[in-house]
Amino acid sequence: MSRVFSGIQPTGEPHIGNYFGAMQNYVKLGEQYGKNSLYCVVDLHALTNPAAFDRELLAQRTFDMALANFAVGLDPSKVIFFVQSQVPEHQELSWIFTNLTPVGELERMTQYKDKAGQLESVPAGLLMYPVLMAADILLYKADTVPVGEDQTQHIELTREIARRFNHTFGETFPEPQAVYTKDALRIPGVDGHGKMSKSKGENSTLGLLEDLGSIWQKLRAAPTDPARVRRTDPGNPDVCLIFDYHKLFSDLPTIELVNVECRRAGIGCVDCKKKLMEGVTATLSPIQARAAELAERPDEIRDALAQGAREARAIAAPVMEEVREKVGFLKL
Ligand code: AQP
Repeated sequence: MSRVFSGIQPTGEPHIGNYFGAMQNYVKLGEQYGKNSLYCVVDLHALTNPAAFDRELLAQRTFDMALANFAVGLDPSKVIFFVQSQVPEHQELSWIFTNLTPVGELERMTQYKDKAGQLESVPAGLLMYPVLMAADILLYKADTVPVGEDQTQHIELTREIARRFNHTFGETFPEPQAVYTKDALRIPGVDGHGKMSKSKGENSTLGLLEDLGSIWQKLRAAPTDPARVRRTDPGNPDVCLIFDYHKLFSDLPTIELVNVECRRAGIGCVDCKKKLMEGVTATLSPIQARAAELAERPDEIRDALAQGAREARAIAAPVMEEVREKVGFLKL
């Protein structure tokens, strides 16, 4: 039986990269797979960033991340949506996988190298991040993982860990496949510096629930084709992040118009950004309205998360039983 799993870190407000890269697919696959799709706010993963050591902030961000996912259309009564730390089996399986994973393989992970490079003291948890991620997925024997393209290497490692476990202890886990969204593989940051990312701060992100006035200010200041110095210079949409955003937010006639007019200097960057803002408003307004409604009923969100954790544990418990037996832990 096919099963979906994906996780999202409560490391800050979700942004349009998270939305188009992953959350939209959660909703789509949730409709298809129902209770065989599991989505998780991965608060244990968030601890790998020392900035998360703030007990109130972590709890608030975890709650807010759940709320944002419900606001984009995930229905917790139809899928399983929970918080990672509520299901301790993730850590138990992770420890077993840690012992099947050479340190050298983890040190080669691009995301580890990027993040470790920015820290003075690197927590061991950052190195183990992909092992915990493999445990998250395989604990539910999930074979389908909706993620952004930045997670490709981690999914490949998950497949390797599944193969290693199966080879060592007998056939147990599937080898999961990543599922990506076309045109949203790696959404660039609005500051023009690489991938949009929560941990890079607000200059990089367009928040899903961010005030539309604030989004417009960021778009106005966003870099465009650097070769287009004057309004009369023809531009190249292929190197312009505003055009990347148009592909996400605008309808086909607008995308086509912008593509043609930019190349022949028929539209200026400010007007192009204004057209983009129309699409941004049309997409984000209903999500923001729904989030405001949900925020009025926090108890419903808490209840949904408690129920989600019970449902997740009901799947995880027998898998861990099987794993413990195969590994050879003494059964009393
Ligand atoms: N820029 C992006 N383009 C496409 N997909 C993206 N994702 C993240 N950024 C982009 C996808 O969103 C899902 C949840 O991400 P995450 O919060 O678990 O971790 P992340 O990939 O590390 O996202 P951030 O925003 O960059 O968080 P920080 O800065 O805290 O590490 C994932 O499926 C991810 O691929």
